[in-house]
Amino acid sequence: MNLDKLKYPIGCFIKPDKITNENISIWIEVIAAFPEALTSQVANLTDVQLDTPYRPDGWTIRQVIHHCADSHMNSFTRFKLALTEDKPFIKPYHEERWAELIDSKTFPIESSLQMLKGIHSRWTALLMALSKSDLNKSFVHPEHGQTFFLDENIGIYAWHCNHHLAHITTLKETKGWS
Ligand code: NI
Repeated sequence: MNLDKLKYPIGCFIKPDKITNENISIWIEVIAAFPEALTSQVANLTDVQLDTPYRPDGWTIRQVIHHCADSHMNSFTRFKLALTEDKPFIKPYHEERWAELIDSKTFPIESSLQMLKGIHSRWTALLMALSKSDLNKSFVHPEHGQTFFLDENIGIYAWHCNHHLAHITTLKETKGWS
């Protein structure tokens, strides 16, 4: 498999021309189901398997799991900022550097699986309650000045769930791990 296919097993997020209610419902379902889907994929992995990179020079499975917790807690915060302020600037963070910190590199995964369970449960409840005007709210990335609307951002994070899940399932398949 080439490196791009390993890095982007499901490709990049493609924004639909028009985001429909059906798109939003499907995306929220993906976000709702992610903690359990992830937990069942990694439940039987050993520490040696968790410390295996999903691709050459890539994060280990352990880092991927902790990254999902880091990323989704930031994303949950951004949704709440966008819902309670007028087009707020958000605080970017260096995900590559976060993934190199000691907790991300070495800590048992249970803590992040618990975080994801809690965060996704509240995130899903919040997303399901968004009105049409809420979905049109946005936040701004200070570095690129790019505006992110909440409707599209739900799709980006549903993609993000499937993207990292595919890193894990692809590695397990390649290695013949059950
Ligand atoms: Ni990511």
